Amino acid sequence: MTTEAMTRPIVTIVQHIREQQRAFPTATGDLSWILSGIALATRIIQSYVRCAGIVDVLGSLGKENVQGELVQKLDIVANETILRCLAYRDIVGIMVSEEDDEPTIVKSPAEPGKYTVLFDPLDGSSNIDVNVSIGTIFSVLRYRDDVPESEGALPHCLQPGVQQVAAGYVVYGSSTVLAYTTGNGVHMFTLDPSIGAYVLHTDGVRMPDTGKMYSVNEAYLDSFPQGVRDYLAWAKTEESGGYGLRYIGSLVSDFHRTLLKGGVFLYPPTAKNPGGKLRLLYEANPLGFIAEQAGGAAMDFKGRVLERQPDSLHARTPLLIGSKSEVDRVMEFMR
Ligand code: AHM
Ligand code: MG
Repeated sequence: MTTEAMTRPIVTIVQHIREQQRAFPTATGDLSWILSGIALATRIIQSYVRCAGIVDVLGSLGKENVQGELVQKLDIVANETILRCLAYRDIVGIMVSEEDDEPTIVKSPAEPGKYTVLFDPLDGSSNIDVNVSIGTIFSVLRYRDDVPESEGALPHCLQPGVQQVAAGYVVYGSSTVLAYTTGNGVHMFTLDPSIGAYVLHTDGVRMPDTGKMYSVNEAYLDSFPQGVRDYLAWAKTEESGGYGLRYIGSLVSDFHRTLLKGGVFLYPPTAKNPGGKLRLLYEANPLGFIAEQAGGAAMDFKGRVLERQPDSLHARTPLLIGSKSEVDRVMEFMR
C-alpha cells in the first residue's frame, strides 16, 4: 500500500453524516439518526442476501436458520428488518413499504416534528434466485404541519418527491454499496465486510452528462409511446454514434450503473402497465432525488418526476432517468 493510501482518512457513514450536520448548525441530528438506522438494517439484509442459497436449502428442508428464526422469503425478511431497525428511533413516525398494503404507524400523526420513511426493502427480488444484484431503496419525508390529525397518516405519505429531505439506495452486488443524499450532493459508501462498516468511497458523486448506453426492456417495444420507439430506432443508427444496451431488470442495479457510467434508463408506459410499472414513492422519487443531486434528471416522459402528486400509496409512474443530456434527448423525441 502506498503512503498516500495509508494516510488517507477512513470515513464511515456515521462520521460522514455528522460532518454534514456540522455544516448546518441548525440541523437537529434527526436525519443522521434515521440514516444510521437504515445503514444498520441494510447491513443485516446484506448478510441474509449473501446466504440466499443457504437459506433456500434450509427453507426447502423446512429447517430453521442459524439465527433460530423460521426461514422466510428474503423480501419479507428485508421488510421486517427495516421496520425493526427504524421503529425504535422515536423520530420515525410512519413507515411505508412497497411490501405492505397499509402504513405502519409508530407515532401518532398528531405529534409534530416526526418523519415518514418509505422504502422498497428488496428491489429486483425476482433476481434473487439467479444471483443477480438486488437492492434497497428509501425516501424520507417530514410530517406535514398543515394537516389536522383527523386526516390520519396518508397526507404525510402522499407528498411529491420535491418534499423529500433524504433518499438513497443500497446495491447488494459484488460488493455492498450505499448512496444517500440529504439535498447536498450524493455520497457513496462501500461496506467493508471485515469491519462491518460503510466506508466513504466518493463524496459528491456526479453523473456523467452523457453516456452512450440505454437501459430498457425492449421486449415491450411495440406498446411504447411513438416518441420512445423513435428514440430507440435513432439510437441504433450510425448518426447516433452507436449506443449500447444494458438491462439487468433490477432497477436499483440499472440505476447504479447509469449513475456511475452515464446513459439513460427508461420504463415507459406499456400495454400491460399503461401508467408505468415502477412505484412513485419507493422507486422513482428517491432515485429521482439522487439523480438530480448528482447532476442528472428524472422525468415521467412528460414532466419532472419529483413534481408528481401521488394519489395513492402504491401509485405507479413511467420513468425516464439518467444523464441530463440523454434524458433531454429522449424528451425531444417525445415532443
Ligand atoms: P417489482 O416491484 O415487481 O420487483 O418490479 C420492479 C422491478 C424493477 O426492479 C425493474 O426495473 C423492473 O421491475 C423490471 O420490470 P420488467 O421485468 O417488466 O422489465
Ligand atoms: Mg422494486
